Amino acid sequence: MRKKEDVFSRNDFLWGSGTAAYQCEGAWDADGKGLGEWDYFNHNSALNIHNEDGDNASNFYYDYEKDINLMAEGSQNAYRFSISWARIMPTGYGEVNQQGIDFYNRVINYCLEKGIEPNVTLFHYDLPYELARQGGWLNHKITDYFNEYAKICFEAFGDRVKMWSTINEPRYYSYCTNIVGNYPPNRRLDFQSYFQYQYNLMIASSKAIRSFKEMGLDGYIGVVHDNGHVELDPDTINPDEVYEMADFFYNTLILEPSLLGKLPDNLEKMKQKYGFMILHDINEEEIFREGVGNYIGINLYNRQYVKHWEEGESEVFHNNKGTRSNSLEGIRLESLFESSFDPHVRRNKWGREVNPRVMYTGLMELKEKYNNPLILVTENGHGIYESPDENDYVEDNERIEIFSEFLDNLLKAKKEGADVRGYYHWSTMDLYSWINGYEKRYGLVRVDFEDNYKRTPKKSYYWFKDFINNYYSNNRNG
Ligand code: BGP
Repeated sequence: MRKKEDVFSRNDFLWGSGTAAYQCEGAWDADGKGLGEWDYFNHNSALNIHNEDGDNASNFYYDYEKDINLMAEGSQNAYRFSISWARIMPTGYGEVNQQGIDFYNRVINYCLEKGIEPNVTLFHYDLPYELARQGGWLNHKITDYFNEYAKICFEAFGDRVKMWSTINEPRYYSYCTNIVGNYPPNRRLDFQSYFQYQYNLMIASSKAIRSFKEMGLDGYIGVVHDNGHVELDPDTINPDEVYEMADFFYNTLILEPSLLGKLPDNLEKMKQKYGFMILHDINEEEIFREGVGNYIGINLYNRQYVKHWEEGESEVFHNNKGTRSNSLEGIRLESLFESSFDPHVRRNKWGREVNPRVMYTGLMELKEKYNNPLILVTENGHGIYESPDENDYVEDNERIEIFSEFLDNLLKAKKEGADVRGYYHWSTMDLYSWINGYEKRYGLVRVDFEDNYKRTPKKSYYWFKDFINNYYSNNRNG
């Protein structure tokens, strides 16, 4: 039986990388796996704009040993991955699929054999289709199904897995599914569902964390939030009010339950401003109180740069077409606030800010506002178009430049007292980038999707390996 203390016994900082089940496993209907909402969407919806899917993805289901070997050879000692709910429970509740449990046992055991600390996410966007059919995260019953599923995973893997994340990016997931409308079930500008989703996801997460404690398991467990560090355009009118509304929109409905065990104090005020209500069971405050984790995961790519609302109806701006679109990423919320577009900040080809400084400001904000919690940077990376040379080698200098700036900022925040203890680069290898398809690449290792999913480490993989080795030789105690 492994113990919580084992996680940081060799090094006091983890360096690794991450993936998510639907994005890399493939084997979408193998060995008893149930249908997922993303399987259904990609096979049936006209909104699958690139006409791609995760049927085979990066073939991780069959090639996991290759990927874990490469992590170990690259000096990484931590791997964040997610479990496919429908692989464990084909309909999301009831029957358990032993072959699914066997697969994750193989992955976990192989990680440990190679000296890699597994960090397991229970839900990374891939809802079982049967639950989607029952209303998805708008159906409060799903919070109990999630809790049952979590308990099965804790029971099966909790002796070896000492780092858990309940839910990946409840806020951003709610945003894409209910505001942007690019993820199934593709609702657009539906603010009622946006806030209700976040609430239900957080209740589900808190129930699972409470079960983890009741089962007497030891380990780190928390939620993974997409960093929504808000910065105001200096020209903002009524800055305090704009900040409060934006921070609520991007952060507090996730961070307060996760770290403080309660809903935000300004919830009633925000319900009036945004015009939504929350449907819930009685006495759920108790679940939040009892379901506080012991770390927070932060996926850190950008900030939210906003100003007061100027004019126009609510609208969302998003770009899943890369260079085939000019759209920048942002939102306008009528009468509330809107995104400001800073011409001095770099952007990726999908219109999103690339702003490594935010690694520092985001981590420091968490330290200051939330009593210096233990933080893992559970994702950070840079999506680009790539073309390999004749040996399939990718010289991703642009990624390395940005990667290195992000890490400098992380080390600066660490030095100034942020309790950050791990970093997982997104992603371990190339994978399916949701609605962006396969052309937006994030991997440290190239995957040739046309040639048997052949793996070839990129220049950034070697750069990261050197970085990790230097880090440990300069910091003998970790
Ligand atoms: C995060 C998700 C990941 C990953 C990453 C890149 O929000 O947790 O699953 O996809 O973003 O996102 P994108 O594919 O939108 O560039």
